[in-house]
This record gives sequence, C-alpha cells and structure tokens, in this order.
Amino acid sequence: MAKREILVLPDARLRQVAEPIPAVTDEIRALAKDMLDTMYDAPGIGLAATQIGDMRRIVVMDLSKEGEPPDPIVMINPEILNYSEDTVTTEEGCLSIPEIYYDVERPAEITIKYTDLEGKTVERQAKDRLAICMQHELDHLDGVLYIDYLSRLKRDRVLKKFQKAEKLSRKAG
Ligand code: K1U
Ligand code: ZN
Repeated sequence: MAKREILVLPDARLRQVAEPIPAVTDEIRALAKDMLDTMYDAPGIGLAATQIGDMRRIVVMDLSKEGEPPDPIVMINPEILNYSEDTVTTEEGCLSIPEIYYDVERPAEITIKYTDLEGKTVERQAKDRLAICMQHELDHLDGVLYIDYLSRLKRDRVLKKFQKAEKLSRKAG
C-alpha cells in the first residue's frame, strides 16, 4: 500500500487547474491505486489527484456502504456533459478541509463522461450522493473547493481558521 500525503487548505496547489491525461499507462494505473489507498485510509468517499499534489485529471471514488463489498470508481479526464435543472442541498466535507462540514446546493443529476483504467470511454447518468461526490471531485480538478459556494462570511471564516493553523504549525517547526 502506498499512501500519499493529502494537501490541506491553504495550500496553493489546491487552486491549480489539472492537465488532461494523454494515455492510460501503467504509471497512471499505479497512481490510481495509490489514490485509492490514500482515500480508503483517510477515510473518504472520493479523492482527486490535485489533493495529493499531482496536477493530472484523475479522480477516485467509492460510495459503497459499510458491510458492502468495495466498489472503486476511477475516472480519467472526466467531463460533465449535462446538469439537471433541479438541485439538491447536501452536507459536504473535504479531506483537504478536515473536520468542517457545510450544506451545498448543486444540480441533483448529471451525465458524466470519462475514460476508465482500461482506456474505455464511459458515459453514465448519476444522481444522489454519487452525483454530488462526482461534482465535488471534478471541481478539485479545476481548483474549485466546496467552500467557494458558501457565503463570503462563511468562506472567510474557514479560510482564516486554516491560515491560522498553518501559521502556528510553521512556527512550531
Ligand atoms: O474530495 C474529498 O475531499 C473527499 C470528500 C468527498 C465528498 C464528501 C461529501 C460530499 C461530497 C464529496 C470526502 O470523502 S469527506 C469524508 C466523507 O465524506 C466520509 C468519510 C468516511 C465515511 C463516509 C464519508
Ligand atoms: Zn474535497
């Protein structure tokens, strides 16, 4: 198992836009495995490569419930083709913004297209938690964090908390 370090706010790399992956190689398959190991260990239900400081467009997810067999999803160069008009508000968390949760409103259903680990193009519809998690993870690839959808007051409160924590940890060495 190769666990990678997860970047935490206010790390500037979380704001970078990731680059497309030209081909699915063994190195990409190894990256996906490290990302899944890192996500399961955290634990989380999703992880974008941006969050481990790798600026390539790849995301992993697993929304299986406790007691169910694992159901890993790896999405390379994912693109959302369509958003539903109806929206849903759900509580989101982020491994790069630990221990903070806020309600976010997003489109309830999406159509998504991506390349899988075998290099095949997949197009599928998603709703409920899967659609929310996919949107959250794809945002990471564009340097967008869920706190960007909050009011300025709430977002600034979160940013200040993490800026202060980073300053203190730098001081402590
Ligand atoms: O991208 C990330 O930071 C991962 C994030 C995904 C996510 C959570 C909630 C809504 C949208 C996207 C997480 O996995 S936070 C942790 C979490 O939700 C969780 C952890 C353990 C068990 C169940 C959920
Ligand atoms: Zn996140």
